[in-house]
Amino acid sequence: MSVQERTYIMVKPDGVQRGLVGKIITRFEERGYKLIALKLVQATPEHLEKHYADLSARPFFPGLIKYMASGPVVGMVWQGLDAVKTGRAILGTTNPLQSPIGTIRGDFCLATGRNICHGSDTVENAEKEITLWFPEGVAQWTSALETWVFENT
Ligand code: IDP
Ligand code: MG
Repeated sequence: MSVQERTYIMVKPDGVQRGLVGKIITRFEERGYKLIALKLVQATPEHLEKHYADLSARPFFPGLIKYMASGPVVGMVWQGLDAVKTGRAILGTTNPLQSPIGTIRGDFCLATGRNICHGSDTVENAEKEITLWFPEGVAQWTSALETWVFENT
């Protein structure tokens, strides 16, 4: 676990259409994570098949790709202590009905197939996803908040 840990978070097409981009960004900002990359893109099915390659044998895969390609997504990279695991906790569980109130999915959606956001599940997958979505690289900057969010910086 490191202060430099990075995770790939994405607002899915339903989250963009429903006007939830700002709220989702706010959850990560307010928790103390640092935004180091952000873009809105219309992803191609081929690109999404790479992103979800681990799920290609699942029956819902074709529907998942269609859903993810149905409109633009907002991809971002957040950096900070325990970003991958805590990022997943901020999103909530895959099935929004089981997601606690206070999580993004527990507050804003109801269906697994329309669960508005994505978050990397391991540090290794986060690095792969960051390379896939941001081949141009991410920003390096010092946040003025860092000395207030972390001790010994
Ligand atoms: P995660 O997004 O919580 O990591 P994964 O198991 O990696 O969940 O599945 C990726 C995405 O695929 C889910 O967020 C959801 O949108 C979709 N998905 C997963 N399981 C189902 C299902 O049973 N029916 C429809 N869509 C599903
Ligand atoms: Mg996943």
